[in-house]
Amino acid sequence: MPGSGLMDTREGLTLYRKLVLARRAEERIRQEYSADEIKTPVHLGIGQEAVPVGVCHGLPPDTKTFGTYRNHALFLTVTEDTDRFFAELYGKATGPGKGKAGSMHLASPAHGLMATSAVVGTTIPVAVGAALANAYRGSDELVAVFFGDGAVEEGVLWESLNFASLRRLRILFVCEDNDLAIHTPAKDRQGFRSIPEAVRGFKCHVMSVDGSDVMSVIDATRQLLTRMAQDPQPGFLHATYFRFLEHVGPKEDFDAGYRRRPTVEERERLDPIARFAQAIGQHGISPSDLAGVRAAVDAQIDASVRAAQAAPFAAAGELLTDVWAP
Ligand SMILES: Cc1ncc(C[n+]2csc(CCOP(=O)(O)OP(=O)(O)O)c2C)c(N)n1
Ligand SMILES: [Mg+2]
Repeated sequence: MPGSGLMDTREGLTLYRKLVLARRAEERIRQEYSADEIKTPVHLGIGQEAVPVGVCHGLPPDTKTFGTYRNHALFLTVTEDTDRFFAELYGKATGPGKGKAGSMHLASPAHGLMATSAVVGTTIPVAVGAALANAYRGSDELVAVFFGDGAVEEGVLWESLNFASLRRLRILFVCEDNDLAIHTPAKDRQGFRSIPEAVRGFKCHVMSVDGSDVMSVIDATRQLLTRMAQDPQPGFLHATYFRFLEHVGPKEDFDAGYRRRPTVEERERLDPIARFAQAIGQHGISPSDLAGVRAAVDAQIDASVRAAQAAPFAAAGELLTDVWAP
């Protein structure tokens, strides 16, 4: 197993299942989207899966997590709950936000996923606040916050990193770097040499990782947590990955002119599921084991989509409950 000799068959299959759960759920959204029953905008994370799956695999179970609108793999890896996931996408009362949150504001506090948001950078200071609350309580619980490379151009990231570093808060910042903010690459947006170099000026532990390789993500997460335990300072994980689809919506957009289509060889290397399947194949897990996992995941998703389609919408009288509306 790359980067780790510790993984057994069961752990390998668990990780494969989590990667495939996120991937197949999003492939199903792509299939269903044109029927226009899913009304929420969807920011799909095909290519990104190994970052939330790998980081969460390395986190202590009582960690509080926060994320962005590109949150499907994060939600599914912490909850494994496709029923509530699809209910929210279909806008139904059985979703975690009763259908009022949609794809971009999925959360499940019971599983530690406290908030995700459509507004770039917004959950970063909230996560720092949660880490500060833990410090006040004398709790050694961890907070992890996921955000895109676009958030690094916002003042709030630097203010949050400054405060967390000053107060030595127990928080892991996870930058999911796909080199894009909508259609603009980092070189046209960022006036610093690189994200890790800019972050290294702060009193925190920094690591960079190939976010298409789930084993490397797990290893890096564990290394950062070890360093954070030995020398209490925040951690910052910079994980690169390739966004296979358009910024928002179910389609590819390689003909839009701002980037080129990856070659077949590049796709293999950038696809975290193909990468991981190849790696575990060398460790005694057979193609039929993997096919069995995919079939079980597809059956689960199918049942969840049907249940979501059949579920009721919230009653009209609930329109203004649970929302920030004056
Ligand atoms: C505060 C704020 N400014 C601008 C936007 C518009 N916007 C939506 S997505 C996006 C790009 C963000 O890129 P990144 O953080 O790298 O996340 P990615 O979409 O690549 O996952 C922008 C600028 C927004 N949602 N919130
Ligand atoms: Mg980005």
